[in-house]
Amino acid sequence: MCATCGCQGDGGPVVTLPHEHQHPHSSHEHDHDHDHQHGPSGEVITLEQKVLAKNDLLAERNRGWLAGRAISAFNVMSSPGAGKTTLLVRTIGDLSGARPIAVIEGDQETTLDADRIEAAGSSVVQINTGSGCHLDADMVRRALEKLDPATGTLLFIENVGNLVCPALFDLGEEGKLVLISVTEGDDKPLKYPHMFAVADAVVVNKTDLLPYVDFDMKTFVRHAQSVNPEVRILPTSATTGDGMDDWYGWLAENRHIVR
Ligand SMILES: Nc1nc2c(ncn2[C@@H]2O[C@H](COP(=O)(O)OP(=O)(O)O)[C@@H](O)[C@H]2O)c(=O)[nH]1
Ligand SMILES: [Mg+2]
Repeated sequence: MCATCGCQGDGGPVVTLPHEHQHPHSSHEHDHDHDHQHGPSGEVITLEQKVLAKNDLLAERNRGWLAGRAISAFNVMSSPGAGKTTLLVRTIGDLSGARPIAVIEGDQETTLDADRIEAAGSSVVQINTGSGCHLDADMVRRALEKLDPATGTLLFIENVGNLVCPALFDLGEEGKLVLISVTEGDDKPLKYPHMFAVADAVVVNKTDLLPYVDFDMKTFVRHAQSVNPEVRILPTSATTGDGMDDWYGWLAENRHIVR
């Protein structure tokens, strides 16, 4: 049980390479290093602060491990379907000639996104979280061991689609990116302020659909800045390619964020 958000890890996450299909519930890797205590009647006493403190410690280890290999890691978060994988596939196609790119894919089930990333030409490891709704630093550590990225790699960590819990868990990344698509509405920074507050940049994706939806960019920017005054906002269409150069420019500028 994730004591912080109540999601269930179902025996722990399953970390796989594409085509290494494995049902997430088929292996029981849970080491019983529980982040909760059982009371006299067997109830679970959740220790949210302990979970986050342990996660922060592991995240710092990841950060050190990544720095030792000069790897820049970006945590990509959004609601399901905002376009994270599509943006990464296009980014791999455009940038992988210049430097090695690797991806850690987080989803509750399937290796579908890892298959898309691999087809785009990047090395990738899939983490299936079962019913868990976010990645944590320990899952990323295990994925990194499997991925073994080369020195100087640009690493993207695609988090589980969710605008709530991923905001709480430091993974050891250099930068946090939040994607929002214009079909989700311009009020999301007000409804999910924690997510937008932790973002180093917000990609507003699917701008090709702006003529068809009721999304006002100025209103969105005002809402985003109300919870995060310094946040950089990058409108993109991952399908047409509009705005991708600004996204690449932001990546180049922010490869060595010291948090
Ligand atoms: N029109 C439009 N569709 C997009 C764009 N980016 C992604 N999509 C579509 O949105 C759907 C979800 O995209 P996906 O990358 O899987 O989202 P994820 O769940 O955040 O990884 C897919 O059908 C994509 O083709 C975009 O910029 N414009
Ligand atoms: Mg995806």
